[in-house]
Amino acid sequence: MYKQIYKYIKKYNNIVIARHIGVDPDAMASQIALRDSIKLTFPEKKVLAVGNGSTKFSYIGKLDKLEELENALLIVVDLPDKKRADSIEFENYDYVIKIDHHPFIEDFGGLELIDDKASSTAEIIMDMFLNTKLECNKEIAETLYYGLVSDSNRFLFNSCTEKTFRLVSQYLKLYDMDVEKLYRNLYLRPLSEVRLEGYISQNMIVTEHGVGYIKITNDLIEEFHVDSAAAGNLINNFNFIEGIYVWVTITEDIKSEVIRISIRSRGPIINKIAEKYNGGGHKMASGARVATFKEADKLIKDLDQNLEKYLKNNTEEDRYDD
Ligand SMILES: [Mn+2]
Repeated sequence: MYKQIYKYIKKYNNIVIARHIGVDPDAMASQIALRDSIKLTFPEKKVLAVGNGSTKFSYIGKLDKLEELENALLIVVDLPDKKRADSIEFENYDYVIKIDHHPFIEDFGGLELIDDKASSTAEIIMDMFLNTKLECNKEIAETLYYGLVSDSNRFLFNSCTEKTFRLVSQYLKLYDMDVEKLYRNLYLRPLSEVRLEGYISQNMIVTEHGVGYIKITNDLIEEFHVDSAAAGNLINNFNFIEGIYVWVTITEDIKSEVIRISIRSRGPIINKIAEKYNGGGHKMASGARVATFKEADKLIKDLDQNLEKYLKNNTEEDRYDD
């Protein structure tokens, strides 16, 4: 598959690299690293990494403005379903390649490189660079490292395999990355966000069976001087709380007129439930979008019932705590 992808990249002079809406470091790092590698390997090609960025992730690199390109190849990274694509229209392209690590949802009609065992899309691209003539350098390697480390929550998740560590080890040897500098960029955060984290800790509601959730209204967002994306991004900081198996942030986004929900689990599978609420994602990490807080309450109820079933079916020893 890597070789086939390389052939298509070689064949097309115009290439657009897109990803999902709601930019995150893995999606953004994957598209920027792939763009820079293609440009390094084929300097004459026009390659654009497109989609709405975020100043929060500006350390990863610069995105390009979307342009109408003739006979272009579209590469979509970190995206399992067309409807969550950022900015692009699929029918404007000659051919499409998908590179993703989410569970399969739909075929995009071209090459489908899916490895749902990979920690991140960045990991798949790291492997692809080692197995094709696509070139890499220290800067590109560091970009990919951001994606991998972010999606695996600093190697905390089971999605990190022997292969993940082997690839990281190879890259460290080849490119001598300054990981301390990278972590400084990834984990430096504003005091306002830390204060919001304190608020969430104080005010998280826990359901009967152990779903922890917090509603972050627009009033709170203004009071804490954060942007609505920041709240959702805090979700990974609420891991490993005794008695809480599923945890959720419910954030009002006035600008997009939507309520954004992030869900994490350390037991029950949650993506099937997220799919019922205009979302989806990984088994243990998903997102959803609803219109009202009432709908969000329904989602919480669903998660609680699902958790109850999970707790009944799993013996005490199977669980992480209790
Ligand atoms: Mn990802």
